[in-house]
Amino acid sequence: RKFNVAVVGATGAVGEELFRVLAEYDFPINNLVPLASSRSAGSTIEFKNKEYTVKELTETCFEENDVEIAFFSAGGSVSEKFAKFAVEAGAVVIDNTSHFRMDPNVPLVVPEVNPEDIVNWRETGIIANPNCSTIQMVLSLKPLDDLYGIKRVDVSTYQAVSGAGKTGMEELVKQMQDFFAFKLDETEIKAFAHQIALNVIPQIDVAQPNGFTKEEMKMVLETQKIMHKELQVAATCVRVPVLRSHSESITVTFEDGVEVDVDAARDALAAFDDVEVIDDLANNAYPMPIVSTDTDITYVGRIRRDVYAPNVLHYFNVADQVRVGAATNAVRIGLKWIEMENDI
Ligand code: A2P
Ligand code: 11C
Repeated sequence: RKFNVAVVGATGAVGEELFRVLAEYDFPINNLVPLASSRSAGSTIEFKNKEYTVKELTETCFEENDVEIAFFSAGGSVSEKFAKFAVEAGAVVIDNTSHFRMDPNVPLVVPEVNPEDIVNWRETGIIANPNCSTIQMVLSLKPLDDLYGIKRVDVSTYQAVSGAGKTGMEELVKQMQDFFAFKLDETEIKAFAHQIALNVIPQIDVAQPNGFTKEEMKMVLETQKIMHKELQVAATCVRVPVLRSHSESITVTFEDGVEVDVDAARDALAAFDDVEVIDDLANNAYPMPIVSTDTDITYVGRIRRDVYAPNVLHYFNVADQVRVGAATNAVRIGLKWIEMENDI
């Protein structure tokens, strides 16, 4: 059967990608309802060669359009205010923002890792999509945890500007244009705390009392919730002047006594759903943003055992965070939800 599907944030970076992914996955849509603020209500989006008018998000729009599945990606405050109206209208909300993620009654799902958690959606009517950096990391942690048992994860990220939405991308492009016009010293700085062109910024989101940033603590808490495990995680999240695809340098410490076999780790990663290994350093082959962009795959490479500790493995992990880290994960949740609901 087909469903009435709303996309809240239809004109944003994730919203636009959602339409592409929904089309590519042939999501069973009866009626598509693109929603945004009054600013862009009346504009049009294209879906499967058909034009749809963007409607204004209102308290009654879900009921009026008989929405059954609502994808939200218009920011946490919009989800906070409007998700309940979608739920009251009888829809399942698949929320891309951080607002509900740590609510113990809301499942936080990466379908390849913890699909079983989806059954709890009835508690609140909401299923949360994790942070992009978390999604691509747990996709590679899960097969390694199944293989050896992970005790601790240390990760440094190299996050693309599209993580900050369209304004982030526009700011990098504008600053590069200003650089080539010899005007970088007077460039506008708005989306990030500092100039991002020709720079790296070791801060994503706001400071927390413990000295980490909110993005870093999302990686800790969300990973523990998804993996159902009190994993020790330490993250350093860094914004880099890349348009799209987040990269992560990951160090995994397995349980005491484990002697990592790199080939076994590589095989486990390669066998996992939606993960691919590119790992041939001698031939300059490893994952990079230009490899992962516009794909639904999490790429892993530079896999190597620590020089000192036999239970420690290092690797590099790259994925298109607008797709794997947001739109595609949300669509995969939707498809899984449909599959499970049909079984119930
Ligand atoms: P709009 O075009 O009307 O501003 P991005 O993450 O790329 O910055 O996009 C944010 C998305 O969230 C856009 O589609 C934007 O729509 C939407 N949005 C932002 N604020 C609201 C709001 N208050 N109500 C509905 N949609 C909103
Ligand atoms: C970034 N990861 O790259 C952030 C964006 O929790 O959904 C996603 C924020 C979130 O800036």
